[in-house]
Amino acid sequence: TTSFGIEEALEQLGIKDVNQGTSTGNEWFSNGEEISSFSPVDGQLIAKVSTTSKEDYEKVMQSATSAFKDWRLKPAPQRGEIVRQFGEELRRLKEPLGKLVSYEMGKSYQEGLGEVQEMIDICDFAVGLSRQLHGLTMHSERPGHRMYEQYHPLGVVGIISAFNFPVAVWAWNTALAWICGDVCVWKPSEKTPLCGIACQKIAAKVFADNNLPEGISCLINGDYKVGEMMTNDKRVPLVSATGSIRMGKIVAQAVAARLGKSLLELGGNNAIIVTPDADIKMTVIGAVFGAVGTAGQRCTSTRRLIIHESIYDKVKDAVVDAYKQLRIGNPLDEKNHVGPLIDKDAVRMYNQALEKVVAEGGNIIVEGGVLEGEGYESGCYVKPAIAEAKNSFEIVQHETFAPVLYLMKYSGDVENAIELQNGVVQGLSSAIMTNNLREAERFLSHAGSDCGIANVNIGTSGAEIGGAFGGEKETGGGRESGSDAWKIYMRRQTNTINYTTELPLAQGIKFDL
Ligand code: UN1
Repeated sequence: TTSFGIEEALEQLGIKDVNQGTSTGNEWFSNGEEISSFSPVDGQLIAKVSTTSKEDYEKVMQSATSAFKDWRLKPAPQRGEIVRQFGEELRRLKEPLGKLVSYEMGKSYQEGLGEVQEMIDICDFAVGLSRQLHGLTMHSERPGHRMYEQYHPLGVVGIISAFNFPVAVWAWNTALAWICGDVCVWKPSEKTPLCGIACQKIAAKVFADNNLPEGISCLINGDYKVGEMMTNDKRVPLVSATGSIRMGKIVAQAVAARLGKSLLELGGNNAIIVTPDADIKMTVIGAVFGAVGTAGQRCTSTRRLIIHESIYDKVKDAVVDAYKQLRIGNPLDEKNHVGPLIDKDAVRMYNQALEKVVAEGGNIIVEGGVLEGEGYESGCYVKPAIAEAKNSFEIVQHETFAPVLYLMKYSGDVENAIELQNGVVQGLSSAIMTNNLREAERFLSHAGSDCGIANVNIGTSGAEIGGAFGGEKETGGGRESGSDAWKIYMRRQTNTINYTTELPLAQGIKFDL
């Protein structure tokens, strides 16, 4: 792997010999237990990182709460200027950071670069937004009164992110939270701590160069026990969590118990509906990238293809053919399409899913399997698999974070396909491939897809940052990234001002003294 420039990348990012995992900016602490980060690419130990102890956490929270008092007073466009500089640093370090993402997480180098590009894009978006944190003005029912609303900074935002987008999801949250006047405490996945450390170093430099206090960007590390310190902490008014539905339910309950706000972006079970009018070539590209990109470990990955019976065999053959072209191997080697799964636990779940779909009556049409031998020493490389299955199978209802694609047939109207597409507990992303305007509009209508994302003639994954990102039902209901997702990072206030010498009451109530 050295030949792919990993050593140089770590050097450029200034994280060659790190082991401290807790930071308020330029200050680092390390009083917790150690976790090890192994690369799924070659099984090598990348670093040992110390997790956040209770004492470390207290230091972080003190620093964050005190930084908030300064940061919230800085005019929003000036906060935007800091985020602009952060985006510039990301441009400068795009290649080494993309490489680290690829090496620590296992996605292809192209996808690693794409992830850093999402960070850069959200910074640009946030800079513009820093002059547009608009509220509305409204007309008062009382004479000589004015009413308007404004958005104020909220406080400390806790961010819990997953291994699969180890840097971008943090940036979606933090770039918006910063321009909104909040400070952030981030717990990256315990499977990708080094990505967290690299990002924290980049942010800390920008804050220090601008003589800003410690605490605006903080990093904590560890597993759910470290996350729990935040979810139970009243000083954290908003917890934004990305990950499994299981994790989301625990976070939501803990935060709700103290009436805090949570922003949840949880599992998906995303389908592409392939109608008789679909462009088959486009369908194949969208479906295959959606199913095997990031080795099926995106929350937007395509899990199900719902194909009209009249073209079922044609689509099936084209997709199976395309799978034959897939090259599986080192994701830093740009000739490969599919890299490893994150770890051996993920491989175990992939194997179980394949066993389960057969046990439930499914029919495997592209065999899976774990790859062995030279280049596959980490034990994390698996073959993307396809099974014909029924939507009602328990395993199909469940999100398996691996490249397993389920094919199913529908007959008759597009409504039947929509019913299958909606017939799962998750509601993140969905797509229809059609050249039929009526079908497309039905899919997008009130009675259409019930997901947070519904696409026409593109796949389920690869959303742009400009739109609000998230989903309904057990996906958690949160929206991150573009559109007006910023509002959750602020507290909202309605103001009524009386500029007369009378005090009329609302609703015409008389109260004479
Ligand atoms: C995720 O998997 O958590 O839409 C995020 C996409 C990416 C983000 C996925 N832009 O596939």
